[in-house]
Amino acid sequence: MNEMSTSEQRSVEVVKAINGLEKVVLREIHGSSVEVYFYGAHVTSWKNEHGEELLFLSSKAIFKPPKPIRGGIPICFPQFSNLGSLEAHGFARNRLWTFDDNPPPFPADATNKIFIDLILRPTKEDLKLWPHSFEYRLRITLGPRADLMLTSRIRNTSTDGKPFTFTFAYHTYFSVSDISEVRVEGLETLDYLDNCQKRERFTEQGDSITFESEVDKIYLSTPTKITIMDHEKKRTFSIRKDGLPDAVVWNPWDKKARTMADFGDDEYKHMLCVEAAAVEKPITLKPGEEWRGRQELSTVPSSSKQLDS
Ligand code: TA6
Repeated sequence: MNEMSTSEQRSVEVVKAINGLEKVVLREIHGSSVEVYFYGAHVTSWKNEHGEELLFLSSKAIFKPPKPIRGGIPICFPQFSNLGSLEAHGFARNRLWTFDDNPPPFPADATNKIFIDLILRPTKEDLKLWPHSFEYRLRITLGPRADLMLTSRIRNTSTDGKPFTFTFAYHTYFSVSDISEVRVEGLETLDYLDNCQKRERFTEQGDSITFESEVDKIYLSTPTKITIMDHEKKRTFSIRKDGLPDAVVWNPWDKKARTMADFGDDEYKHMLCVEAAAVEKPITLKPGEEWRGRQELSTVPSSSKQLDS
């Protein structure tokens, strides 16, 4: 990472955090902030200009490798879910990432944003698990309206001429006041695979989605914009995504919550995962090819019309 000016130093700081793990704190001049652990390149906090936390992080999260951190934005790569040969959601979220000191030219999309570039390359151990060389560059950007953008660039750097195939998700845990007062819009009438029913394929009904029991659905070929309305907080989250056709919606509800040691029994009431993903159609890269997947998160006050409709 090149030398930073004093003001830049204020805006990007590396600090020792839980269990001696290091994290990067990005501070935007209007007051918003983001925190990212090098462990898993894991965003664990995203606060708006009023200092309100927008992501859910379990009070029982275990900040100890190799256990992934419960909450924030786990990165699922090179495998979403536990259906492949790798551990659930792949290994990127429980590896130590580093600053990418010489990223290939990737112009920031606006000068008034602060960002960091992180990189992950496979270790010898990883190559035994998943025999493919790659460079995974992650840019985390915080904008002037507290908009948080994650841009992944994954390149096949194999010299053996072999392509590789992967699935991917930004497993985002949104903080909500009360899950029974939350509505998701943008997924109506779409097909989905229901993980609670042996991943069978169904079609969503016409209305926006609300929650009264466990949900674990992979919506297919979704729009680029999905919104999550928190009635009590009068807050709407917006997810804009690119290169990620699917969206996973997950809330464990009470029974499953009780089976998770790193998740409080009642915490299901205050979180909802809506995950920009590429699951139905795995991505294949030939040597030298690069894939990009981006999600931009923002919040807007919900108008009463939106909330009551
Ligand atoms: O994204 C939904 C999901 O695949 C659920 O099936 C559940 O397993 C969740 O991810 C959490 O997975 P994790 O491995 O982080 O406990």
